[in-house]
Amino acid sequence: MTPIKTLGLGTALVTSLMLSTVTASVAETRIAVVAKDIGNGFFVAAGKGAEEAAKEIGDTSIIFTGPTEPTAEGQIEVINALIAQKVDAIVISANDPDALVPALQKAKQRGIVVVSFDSGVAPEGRDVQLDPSSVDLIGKTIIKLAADHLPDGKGKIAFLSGTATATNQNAWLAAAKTHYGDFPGVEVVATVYGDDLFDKSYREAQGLISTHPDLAAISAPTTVGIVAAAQAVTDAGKIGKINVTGLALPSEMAAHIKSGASKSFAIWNPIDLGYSATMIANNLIKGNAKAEPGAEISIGRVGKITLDDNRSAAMSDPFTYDASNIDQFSSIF
Ligand code: RAM
Repeated sequence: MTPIKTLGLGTALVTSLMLSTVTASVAETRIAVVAKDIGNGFFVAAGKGAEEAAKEIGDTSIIFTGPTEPTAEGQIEVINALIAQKVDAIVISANDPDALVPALQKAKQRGIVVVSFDSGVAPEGRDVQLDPSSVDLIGKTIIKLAADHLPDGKGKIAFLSGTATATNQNAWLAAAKTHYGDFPGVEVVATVYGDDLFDKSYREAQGLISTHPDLAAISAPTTVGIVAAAQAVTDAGKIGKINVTGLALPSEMAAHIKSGASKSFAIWNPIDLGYSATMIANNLIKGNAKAEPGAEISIGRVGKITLDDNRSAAMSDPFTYDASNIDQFSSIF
């Protein structure tokens, strides 16, 4: 009698036990990429970059995850589940810089590498933060884009942001404020929050349109908010009166560039961002680099970064899209 029969196990179960033994013996690195929320196309593109990095690294799998809505509470649940799964790294874009710190500290205590990217975690909750670009430059860009298409450089503009606790949008709005003086014709009349949810962003944009009848531009530093604002402007018959701009994915804004609801917008490459954050996590896992000020860390085909005193680094400048180049990029991200 074979041991299998003695144990009385069915063939299917035996096969699955054998398979799981095989899987467990493979020294695979598991890197979790945690989105602000899984429905956001920006993070889907970042996840593609993470997959590309994993392939290049080899023997590595990506767990792309996140809450269904962009909240810190949802992300804390996800982090706790990842700690239980004993992943090797958590690469996360934070819905709140501080609320995630205790859960991420717990992860770090268990030996999990924590890299925040896009929207940062406070330094005590992560090893490294990767910004897509300089905060000051993005801040200047989101007001300049609105100013660029105002008649004579003069007019009222409003910001439509993501969630009120998002590290990245709050930093960009604060940086934009320091540049108001560079655009003396621009009057910022409101800042509202659509929570990176399409419906809420749409309603907030409608509110701006009705409260400020002479509004000339809406600048939305969120890929979710900008599409909702462009749709609200279109539905209100305000194309040509209110220019919608900010940060967007070319794939999601192509139709609004063509209709004229948006004259231009900017963004960095979200695929490269996800790729680079994953490369950093891998280098920390493998001990190729240390998360300390001044450390130089390779980010594969994108180059390398050098960490500042907060163990953070920034990638390249945002790129501007308009009717002249939208078709070239809308099939990429
Ligand atoms: C949304 C998210 C993300 C931000 C982009 C520009 O997708 O808020 O964090 O970087 O917009």
